This record gives sequence, C-alpha cells and structure tokens, in this order.
Amino acid sequence: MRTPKSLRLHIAIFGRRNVGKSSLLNAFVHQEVSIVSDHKGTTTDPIEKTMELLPLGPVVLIDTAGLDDEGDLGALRVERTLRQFDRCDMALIVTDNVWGEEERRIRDALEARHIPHLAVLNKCDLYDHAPLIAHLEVQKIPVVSVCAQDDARMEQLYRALIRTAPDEFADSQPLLSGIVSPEDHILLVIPIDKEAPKGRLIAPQVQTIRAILDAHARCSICGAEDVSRMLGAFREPPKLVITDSQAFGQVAAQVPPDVMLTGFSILFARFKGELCELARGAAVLSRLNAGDRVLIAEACTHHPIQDDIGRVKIPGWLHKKFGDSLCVDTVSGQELPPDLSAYRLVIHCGACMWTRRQMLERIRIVRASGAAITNYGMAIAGLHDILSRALEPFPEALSAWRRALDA
Ligand SMILES: Nc1nc2c(ncn2[C@@H]2O[C@H](COP(=O)(O)OP(=O)(O)OP(=O)(O)O)[C@@H](O)[C@H]2O)c(=O)[nH]1
Ligand code: SF4
Ligand SMILES: [Mg+2]
Repeated sequence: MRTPKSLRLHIAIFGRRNVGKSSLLNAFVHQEVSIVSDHKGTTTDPIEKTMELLPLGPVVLIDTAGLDDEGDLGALRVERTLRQFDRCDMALIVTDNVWGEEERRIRDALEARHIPHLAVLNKCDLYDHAPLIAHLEVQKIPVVSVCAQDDARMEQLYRALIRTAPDEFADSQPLLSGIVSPEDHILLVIPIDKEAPKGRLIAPQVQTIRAILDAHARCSICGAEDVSRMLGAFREPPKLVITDSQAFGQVAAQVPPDVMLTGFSILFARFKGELCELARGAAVLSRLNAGDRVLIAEACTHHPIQDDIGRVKIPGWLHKKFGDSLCVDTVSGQELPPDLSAYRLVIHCGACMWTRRQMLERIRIVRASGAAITNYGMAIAGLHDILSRALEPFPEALSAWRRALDA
C-alpha cells in the first residue's frame, strides 16, 4: 500500500490548458481562488487550497498549469506541474471532450506511481460526453461528466471522489485506533436480552474483542445489570467501558464519571462512517419540531424482530420526546427516497454489512439534500441525554456536536 503524503488527502487537477481546471477548483471551494479566463495558459504556477471535503475529511486541492503549454516559459510551467505527480495522493485528469496523447501521458504517469485517478469530462453543457464516457469505460477508467458551473453535476464529482479515494483515506482504520493501547483494560457490557441471538455474540461485539486483543490490551465482559459489581471487583478502574447502546442509560448510571464510557455503535460510527458529521447530525435531535420528518435508514433488508431497534424502539423514543405528530418513515436497502430534502434528519443503522466507502457516499448523498444524518447509537445516546458522555473518548466529535448544538 502507498504511504499517504500527509494526513490530508492531496488531490491534483491535471489537464490541458483551458479545459476548466481552475473553474473546477473554484467550484469545489465556492470561492474565486484561481483565476479563470478563456485565455489559454492562465494558470502559471500550482495553486493549493485546503478544504474540508465532506465526508472524506481535510483535503488539499492543487490546481496546475496546463500540461500542453508551449515555448520556453511554457516548458518551465510544465516542469512545475510535473512535480505535483510526486506530491498528490489522487488526481483528476480534466478534459472537455478529448482523450488524446496528453491525457494518455498523464494517465500513464499516474498509473506508474499507483496514484488513483478519475477522468473528469468538463463542460457537459457544451458537449455530449456519452461517446467519450463509453470509450473510457471500455478501458476501465473511472469517469464523470460535469459542468463547473452546475452544483448538481459537481455533486456527481464529489461522489466519484469518494469511490476513487485511496484506501488509506476511505477505508476503515483499526476499530480502536487512538483509544486503546497495550496493557489497557476495557470493560465490555453485552446485555443478553431477547434481541441477542441464541448461543453467539453479534459481529460488532466479536470484532471489538478481536481489536482489543490485536491492540495487546485486555477485556472483561458483563451484562448491563452487573456493571457496578464488576467495577467494584477490579483493583483499578478500566480505561474504558464500551456498552451496547440500548443499555447506555442503565450502564451510565453505574459507571463513575471519571471512567470513560462509550457505545459499540459509536465506535462503529467512526469505523464505518465519519464520526464528526454523524455527531453534528445528532445535534438536530435537540431541536426537532412537531410535524418534522425523520427517516430511519437500514442498509440491508432483514426480518424485523419484536421490539426492533429501527422499527419500534427509536420511533417510540422519538414520539415520546417530540410528540406523535413527528413523522417517522423507514427505508431498507440500497435505495433512499428520491426527495430526501423532505426530511430534517436521517438516522442510519450501523451499516455493518457495508464498507466505510459506501457509508461515506451515503453521508454525502444525505448531506447534499440538506438533511442531517446521524446513526442509531448516537441517536439513542442523544435521545437519552448521554451523548456528551458517549463522545468523551472522541474530543473532535464532541466539539463538533457542541458547536452544532450552539449553531
Ligand atoms: N461552458 C462552460 N465553460 C466552462 C466550464 N468550465 C470552465 N469553463 C470556461 O472555460 C474557460 C477556461 O477555464 P479555466 O478554468 O480557466 O481553465 P483552465 O484549465 O484552468 O485553463 P489554464 O489555466 O489556461 O490551463 C473559461 O472561460 C471558463 O469560464 C464549463 O463547465 N462550461
Ligand atoms: S446494522 Fe444495518 S447493515 Fe447491519 S444488519 Fe442492521 S440493517 Fe443490516
Ligand atoms: Mg487554470
């Protein structure tokens, strides 16, 4: 696997002159950062702009001078552009409607360095890109057709970026990275109630135990009613208590305030999604109004059980807090309703059957509609007024949630 250049994903924008590279940079950041003109060769030096690209995180966008520049000065500019091949983690090959020698050379240079890339066909308002898309798809080159002046088309580019981003930025980091160290002792709280499958633990619980062992740490396990007794039996308090989210209230009452407490589903929100964004979404739970619409989204279809968390419990808690006129819909599977903007908040399942990349794309889709998104674990903690405690092990997410509450 390639080593990332830094914690920020560096995305370089390459292409011939005048294809709209600078216009795309400006469209990304919604600012006139790079000068745009119909004069070929407007951009002479690489221009960098840092931004938060939801939900991938912090990125550095690098606009470059056209690689088909001419003359002595042009050769110097091309040389500076070429240096960006060694700085970027990912690249856009921008063209208006041509895939010729220049574009092939850029792609070969990126392939040689194993840099993920995407063909961006710009100016779709002027050109029919269908034949070029077909040509590139045959060569298995990821491609997206956009117009730098059209936000809806740019949204296609954002989603394509999530699909193409290097694994080290889009895939999950180890489940407990940054919170569990060798020798730590963790207490896991696993209620064995009627929702617990017979004779086994569920995947997130098993994965957490494995992650603790991988981190050379230790764990103890008990049921929700046994937490006080268990804590009393330890010579030293555990570093962290991780509980099933549904027992959060019961467990929080037994864990002293100086012992960190979180939920499996909050760990998995970080593992499978973007914790800060889901925390910001949870802030909406403090200001829903009668008549607002909330969507409960399950990533897969499963047979609903009695007291199902998504179908029964969360809607029940929502109605108890905000009244029966709050409209709660449920959707399962790959498709979301076409008009998400009708919803104030989407509460998503833990997406255990999905990759992090799929979940990031879903977060993007929901946020682009204007709705907020959170997940089951955060919603449960939020609805029981214990989210600040559950987010304590994750200070960035805690402050994202607090800022969203104050906004
Ligand atoms: N119709 C249309 N025009 C566009 C689009 N994107 C950019 N343009 C125009 O294309 C021209 C070139 O855009 P730039 O963004 O400066 O192109 P560039 O690739 O940065 O060019 P250099 O800096 O010269 O390499 C400008 O006149 C833009 O307004 C688009 O999607 N549609
Ligand atoms: S958490 Fe989501 S993906 Fe996992 S089983 Fe439940 S509905 Fe399916
Ligand atoms: Mg330019």
